[in-house]
Amino acid sequence: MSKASVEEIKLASNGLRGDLAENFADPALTHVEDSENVLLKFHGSYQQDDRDLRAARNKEKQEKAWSFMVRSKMPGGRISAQQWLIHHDLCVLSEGSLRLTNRQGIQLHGVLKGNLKAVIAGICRSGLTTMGACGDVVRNTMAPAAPLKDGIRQDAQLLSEELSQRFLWRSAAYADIWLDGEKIDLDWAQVDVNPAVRAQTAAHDAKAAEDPIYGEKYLPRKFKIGIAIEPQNDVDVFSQDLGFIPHVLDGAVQGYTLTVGGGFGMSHGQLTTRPFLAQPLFYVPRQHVVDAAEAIVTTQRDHGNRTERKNARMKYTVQTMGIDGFRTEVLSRLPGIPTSPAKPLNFATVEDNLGWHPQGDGLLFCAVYVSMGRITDRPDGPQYLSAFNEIARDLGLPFIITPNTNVIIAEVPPALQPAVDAILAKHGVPHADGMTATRRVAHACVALPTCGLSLSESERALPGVLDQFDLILRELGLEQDPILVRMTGCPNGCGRPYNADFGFVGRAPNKYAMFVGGSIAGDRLAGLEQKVVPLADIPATIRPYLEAYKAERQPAETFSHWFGRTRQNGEAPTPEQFHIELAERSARLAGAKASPEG
Ligand code: SRM
Ligand code: SF4
Repeated sequence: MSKASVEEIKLASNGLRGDLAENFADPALTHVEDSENVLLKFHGSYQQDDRDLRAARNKEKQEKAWSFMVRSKMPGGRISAQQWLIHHDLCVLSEGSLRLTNRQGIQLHGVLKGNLKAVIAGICRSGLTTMGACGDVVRNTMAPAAPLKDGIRQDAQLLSEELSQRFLWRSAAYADIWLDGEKIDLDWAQVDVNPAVRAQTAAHDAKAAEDPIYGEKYLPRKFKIGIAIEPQNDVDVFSQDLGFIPHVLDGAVQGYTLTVGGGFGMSHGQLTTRPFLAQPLFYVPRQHVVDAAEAIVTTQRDHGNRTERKNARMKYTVQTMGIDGFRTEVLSRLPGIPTSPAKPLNFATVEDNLGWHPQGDGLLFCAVYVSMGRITDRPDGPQYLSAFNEIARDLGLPFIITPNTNVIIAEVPPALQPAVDAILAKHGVPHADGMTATRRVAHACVALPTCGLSLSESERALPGVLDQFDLILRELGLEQDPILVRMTGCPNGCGRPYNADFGFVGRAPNKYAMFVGGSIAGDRLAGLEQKVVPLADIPATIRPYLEAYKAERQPAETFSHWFGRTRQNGEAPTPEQFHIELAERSARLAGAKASPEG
């Protein structure tokens, strides 16, 4: 019998139940089958195996070293001291560290099958959830990290919670399997769904009564939402399926411009796949934005490609329908709701505001750099695990996980600032002031040893590359120039490499494709410059770019501006430039120019 497709598995799953309960109740089973793994993702977990051990175990005819990754989600990265402590304590049931994600969530790796229920239940009882952290549904909603009390950020955070609530999947399978039927009380689930829009979407799906948004088939693919406040694009809004940007009059949010169709996953050399930046759709008054989001999500549900998963993301739906056709369809689902043309958008940076800052309400926040988002006690470096545990336990301060995988310690009374600093210093956690601007903003995806899709190292490789970068940057006097470097272990693009100044994308062990020409503002895609750069050659490969930037830049010009002005002539890369490297492009161009004459 042929293997069931993901669409068939979802449809036959009885509300995402499958045989998960039976499978996890059976201690003799060390792992789950592929079809159960498909369903498990909707519950916030992936089955993985330790890839460092894979070859040796294979040679000794042992089964893979199976374990599970668990991803908890929290809108806008908000997590209380108590919730952090619960995650900290759950580390004993995992490989021992917490991995902050660049969608403001937390991952535990290496959870054994027998411990998965305890880990998921522990997270839920803290008031957070893993429900919908993965799978073909709306994922963790991102929101600006800085807790400035300016009314605008509070509204963005509230909106991220409203969206999270609206797009939770509804089947009782989650509670039945992981919580013995207990109803979960989420910290952020205060806002209920809007019955008028429910009636709208019901018309699109006969099974709407069971799950009004997702029905029985859920979405064709994952769906990502982020909210950004100009000029700071920390959530990388153009990489999201759906983005929200507020417009403010006299200090109050009037409404949001919505962007659609961003997304980064692609496959090396497959021309039908490529990253896209989101495009503006329309502007909606504040009271209608969640309904507008539902109209967009259900448009993707009904028009997304369900036969080819590689082309199932909404970015391809928008391309296929055209932005105008897509807009017309969305508007048809929003009768009576006023929309107007999108407002102009202007972003400056994807960076976090590291260090101490006033919140605007008499309290302070401190954004702490976390190398590669990995919360662990490094034998010869920062003791992140101990430091944040002590701050949560002894000072009771809440945290915010940033989209750059750093931690903000929030709501700090000025009198506690010395105590926070003392705990950070005691555990060797440095403030970011002395670091190069490149290191402060660089990110690598997880990759080996846990990610089943990685083709090369990423999280374990980038710190060494940054050491080399630092030497070059300091030598050239560019240490305070923000140059965005991102790395991933495969072309799926989890580290968001395709809009970075330099994106290194794994192809094979120690080999990376190099993309150049994105932007520190996250609003331009990079083009493929070299198909293969060995890891050891990365520093020497980037040096000429940095030297040219230093020599040619105009006063106050960033690397991104300089590259756009001098190398791209203000033109965004064309679709083929994700697959055709610079040398080949130049040769083609030369050929094209030469042929008419010759
Ligand atoms: Fe991702 C799959 C890790 C953000 C695009 N991603 C995976 C998996 C689950 C591998 C798998 O399917 O077996 C990785 C687990 C690795 C591990 O061992 O932990 C993984 N993705 C991550 C994280 C942890 C990377 C990080 O450094 O933080 C991020 C988790 C975010 C979260 O909390 O939800 C993460 N992934 C992203 C992003 C960036 C973003 O969302 O802002 C992207 C690019 C944006 C996008 O979605 O287009 C991204 N991940 C992918 C893709 C390609 C999707 C596509 O459209 O083709 C895959 C593979 C897939 O879905 O088939 C993937
Ligand atoms: Fe894994 Fe590839 Fe994502 Fe990195 S980019 S975490 S290697 S799927």
